[in-house]
Amino acid sequence: MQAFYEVMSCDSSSGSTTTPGVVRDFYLAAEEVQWNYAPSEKNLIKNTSLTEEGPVLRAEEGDILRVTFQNKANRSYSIHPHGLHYEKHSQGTSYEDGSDNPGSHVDPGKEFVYTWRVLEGPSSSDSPCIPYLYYSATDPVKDTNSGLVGPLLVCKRGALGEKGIQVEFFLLFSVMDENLSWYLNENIKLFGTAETDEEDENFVESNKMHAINGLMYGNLPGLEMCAGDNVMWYTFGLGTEADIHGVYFEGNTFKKQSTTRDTVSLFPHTTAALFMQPNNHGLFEVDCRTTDHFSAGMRHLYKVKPCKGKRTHAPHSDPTRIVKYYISAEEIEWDYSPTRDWELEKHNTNPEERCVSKAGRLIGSRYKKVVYREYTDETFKTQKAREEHLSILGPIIHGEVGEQILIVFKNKASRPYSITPHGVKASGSHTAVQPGENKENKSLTWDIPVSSGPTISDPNCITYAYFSSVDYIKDLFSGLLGPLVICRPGTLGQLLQNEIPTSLLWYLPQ
Ligand SMILES: [Cu+2]
Repeated sequence: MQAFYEVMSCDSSSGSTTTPGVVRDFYLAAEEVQWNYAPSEKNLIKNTSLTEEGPVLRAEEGDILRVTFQNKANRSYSIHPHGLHYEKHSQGTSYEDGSDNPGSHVDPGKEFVYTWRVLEGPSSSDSPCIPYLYYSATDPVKDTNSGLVGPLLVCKRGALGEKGIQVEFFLLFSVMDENLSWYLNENIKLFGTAETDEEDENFVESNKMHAINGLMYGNLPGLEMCAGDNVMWYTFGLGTEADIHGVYFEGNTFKKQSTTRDTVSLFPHTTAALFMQPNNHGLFEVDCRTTDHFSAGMRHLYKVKPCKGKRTHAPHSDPTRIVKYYISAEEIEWDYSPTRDWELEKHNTNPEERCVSKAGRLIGSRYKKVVYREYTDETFKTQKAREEHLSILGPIIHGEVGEQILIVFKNKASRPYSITPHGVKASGSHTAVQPGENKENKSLTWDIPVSSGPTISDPNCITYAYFSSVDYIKDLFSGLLGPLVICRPGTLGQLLQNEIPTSLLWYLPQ
């Protein structure tokens, strides 16, 4: 899926207006190494930075990057940067457009000097530095799956060496496909057995390493910071259609382009800069919640330590109000398509082919599920009226910044479940509640610090989810999921009463 676009020089006066910066020299080599995706040979998540990625290249607006690349490997590679300006000579990608492009394939043992310019830095709505990728693009698919990829930061003038940011982390989310690596055959020889069969489906699947920075299952070291630090997380996506990443930071929220979030989506070759001021200390997961990736090990832990002399944004003042919710998990029979008229009308196909049809050995559209439901009081006898459109979803749980949500959770289902929120400061919510058990007051509290609420760039309310985390994937697919809405102080009353500001009514005077 490739096309060319051509930029011609039509007016001699056009050109960069950027004031010149400095020349930054970098010396990079491509080297062949033996890599281990899980060096501890353990799943460190259940037991309880810098890795495969290349070095970070940093530059400011107006700078020139001069990268001396030495190829110490045994085939031709290159370096191609995103986000920078280059002449053909230094582009580093390999395609036939008739121009001389020596940087596109640097032969083994050879050296090449790339010259790249930073014409455009971050805009006013960007963070002080924008993350980009650089990678070998002699054969971009095989080269990147072989490991040649690294992070590049393009910063505002004067942002480098700035005192404001204390900690930086670079996380590359990618299903590294070892089947597409140049070194597959060598790896089979080195690490395979007599039974290794390249055509075998399980073998092919076993070579897809669901990694963050080339490491899986909690093996990524060094993700440590102090509570109150100014932390930048630069996140990157790479790979194929499998690389749809729903990245989640447990325990602390971050700002992404001035909005509050605790998740970010990444696709191949997209990046995001996330600013976090962790005020919640402890050990938390940073992972990909795309269920397939999560279960295949795209999960690590980050640690927030309490440090002397660090000021955190007092997460613990008394709540302005305590809002109580009585929530149950209960098993029901669910029909995904109770009315069949629409389906029959629209799809003139054989009824037996439909996924909601109950023919032969198929289950049809009815399944046993487990759902969250809300009750009026601690007797759990009267269900609260529900908004019809929520259907299988749990009740909407609302809260304002400064408040505390107190959950009385009763497990009416037949196996252990929990209720765990995104985005807010929760205590006790990872504990599994046994069937028939009531999780009493005080043990399930969700505090809503300022860092969980909307910023001035957000709407009055922002949404998160709550879910059961006993077995995140199975609980989710069994039906346990609901919406959590966090609002600015003083805005929720309006929302709940559906009040319309009088300034928006044309005919009020009449
Ligand atoms: Cu993912």
